Amino acid sequence: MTWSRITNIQKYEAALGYDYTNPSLLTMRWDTSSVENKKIITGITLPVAKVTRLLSEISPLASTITVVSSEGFPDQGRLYLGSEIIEYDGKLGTDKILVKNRGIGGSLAQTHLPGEVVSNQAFVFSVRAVSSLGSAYIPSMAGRPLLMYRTDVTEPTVPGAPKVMLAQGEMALTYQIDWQPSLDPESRAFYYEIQEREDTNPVWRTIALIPANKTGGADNSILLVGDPTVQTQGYAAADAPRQSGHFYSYRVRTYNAAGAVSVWSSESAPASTGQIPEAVKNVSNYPNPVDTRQGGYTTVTYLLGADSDVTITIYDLLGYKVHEWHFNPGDPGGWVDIEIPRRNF
Ligand SMILES: [Ca+2]
Repeated sequence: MTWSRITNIQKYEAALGYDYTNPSLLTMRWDTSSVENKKIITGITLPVAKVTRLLSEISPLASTITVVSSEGFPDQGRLYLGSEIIEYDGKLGTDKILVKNRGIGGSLAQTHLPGEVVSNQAFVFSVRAVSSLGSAYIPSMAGRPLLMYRTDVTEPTVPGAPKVMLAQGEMALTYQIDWQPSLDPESRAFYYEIQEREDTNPVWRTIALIPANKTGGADNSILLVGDPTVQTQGYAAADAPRQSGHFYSYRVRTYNAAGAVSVWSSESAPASTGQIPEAVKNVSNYPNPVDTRQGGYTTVTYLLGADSDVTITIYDLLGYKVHEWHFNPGDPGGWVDIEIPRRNF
């Protein structure tokens, strides 16, 4: 956690509590961070919060709260709604919670909007400064609450494989990719990392990090690739024009607001940026050389200028044919594993 600096101080101190009136109840102490305006609190165990969302707006006086689901919440206790703490003493159906007291624990009863986080656990991170002139605390002994913190131990769901918005057989230097958004009921999808690889190169490179939501909350799971007039949050790699005669493949993963990351999506079908001038290009194999007597294998990759029959023939060093494979036009592209019989060659 970091905060803005103030001058004329001896040191900062930070603590974690369950509310605003006892800011150090959880850590049982104020941890010193010297004059650095940051502090990592360690050695604490934070219970995992049960989290839902507010379904309809409530005023500071409202005595019933409607949520997406009250399932898993105890029948009575505390609710953390935005930065307000609420005492409740009953549930009605699966979506209503009956309030006993609003604005407890030093919080203020406020208006809350649909979509705000509702949890049964949260932690308040507070910081205070010790004045260089003596033992005065700034702004006060109770410090200043900086953050209402909730635990989220589950990463977002895996986003769908990106789809390249080109018709079958269509080629373009600029195209859109989109994907099925990730879900994270606790802290929500925060941003997407999009990676690309070119042709048969196995190395992925990150071309953009984009916010997972537009202003107002709508999903933002679209990226325009290769258009230099678009400014993709400072990611020139996404906007640079793509080169003709290549195939580009994509994958996406998701970070939530708690910093957890999903696994990578499946790989997109490749986007083609134009005909490859040669009939066949980039023929290579790795590893090379390969010793099949030791059980080694090699992967042969190549790019074709157009759909066509492919015959791969392996000869030994004396010129004798060892093995041959045939592939038909329209066989799926991508990686093909070819097993080479064990023999000296
Ligand atoms: Ca989560």
